[in-house]
Amino acid sequence: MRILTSGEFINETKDSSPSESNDIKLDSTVLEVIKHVRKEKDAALMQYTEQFDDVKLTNLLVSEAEFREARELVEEDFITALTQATENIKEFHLAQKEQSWFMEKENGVLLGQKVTPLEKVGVYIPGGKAAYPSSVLMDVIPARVAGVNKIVITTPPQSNGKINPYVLVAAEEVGVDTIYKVGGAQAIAALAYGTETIKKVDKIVGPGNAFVARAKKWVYGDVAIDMIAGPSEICVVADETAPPSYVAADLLSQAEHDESASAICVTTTKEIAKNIKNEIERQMEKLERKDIIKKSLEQNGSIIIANNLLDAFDIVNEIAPEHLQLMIQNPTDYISSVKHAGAIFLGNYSPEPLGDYFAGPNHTLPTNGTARFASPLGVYDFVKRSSIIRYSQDALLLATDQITKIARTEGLTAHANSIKIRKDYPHASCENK
Ligand code: HSO
Ligand code: ZN
Repeated sequence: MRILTSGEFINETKDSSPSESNDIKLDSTVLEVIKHVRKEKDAALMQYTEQFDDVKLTNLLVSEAEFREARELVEEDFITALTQATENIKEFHLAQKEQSWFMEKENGVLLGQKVTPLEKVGVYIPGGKAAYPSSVLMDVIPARVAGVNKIVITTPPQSNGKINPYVLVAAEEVGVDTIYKVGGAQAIAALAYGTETIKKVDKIVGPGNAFVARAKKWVYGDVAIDMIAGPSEICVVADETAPPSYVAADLLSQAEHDESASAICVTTTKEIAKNIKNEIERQMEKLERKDIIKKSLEQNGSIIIANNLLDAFDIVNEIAPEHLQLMIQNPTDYISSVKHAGAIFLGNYSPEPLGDYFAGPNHTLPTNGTARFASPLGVYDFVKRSSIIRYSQDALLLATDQITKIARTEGLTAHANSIKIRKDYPHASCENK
């Protein structure tokens, strides 16, 4: 974990060029997979599952018996915790629900916006060590609250051909009973274009490895996607009121996700920086995933000493972190100083994992500086809007000259005519001539 001054940090970020996302080899593999799935459908899915996951499947769909088996394997207190988390997440997302709206104007004009849920959504859940049941809740609940009818999950099978039982139980908790045992770019292709077993969806959401992320980018346009989520990021702003042991624990919590996860602390004095660094080193040794953590902190960890809090927030806004913790005096007063962050956690008792699992807001958040323009996954990602326009005859007659003027200026006389015919022949007959 390096300690830097804010000047050094800013210089470094200026020097580093944006990451090269056009990996040609990755692209050619992903495109080949997509092409093959579009052509051979289920057969291609089975073939890739054998090739990449080392599992020979006869059926892509998780059976009722497999759900039952999972329920028996999972501890009772896990289910209790999951149920409470589900309730909190549901309550939060219900507040995001958007209503259709209408405005009535003079002369019988009615304008509005009709909100309609998407019909079919596919949720990708990674396999292996990153098979997080919490992500099932975070991806499915907003879709349910939005009113999405058909929600399916795809996830790669473990080497024994089964799906992580905690993921199955979480899916059941949020009412998803269609789960396909397929992962990688092939799963994304199947959701985007359909196979004999997997029906094409309207939107694909959920995190995944580099192949999944790249495949989502390629199918985008034929199908909607949520975002391209990168490795986890945490940024903690800490002053003298932040216990260094808490700050260290929170930074370590994100570093454990991935070797390329990033953990950054911005503080105001050298002394605080040193205390936090010492705590990190002390706590790290006892952690199960210390190998991952060490690499992550070596590559992407820093403690930055800012000149003051104002300077600290400039750095935060430069980073635009996925998660931002404000462990400073009166943190609520500083919300307005944050321009870019996926989620803002306030105070010493709002650590990031509280948001990962339990508080209610979504843990699928913009990474890699995209908090500059993107938002957390939410109910709004699972609806679309249609405009409503109704003019009366009187209202249209009043507007005819202005509309036809614009139409003619654009050289579109048929447009002009569609308006003008209603003025010239105000009571056209409905009978055929
Ligand atoms: N922190 C991750 C989400 C997660 N954490 C799932 C634990 N499980 C998103 O950046
Ligand atoms: Zn996490």
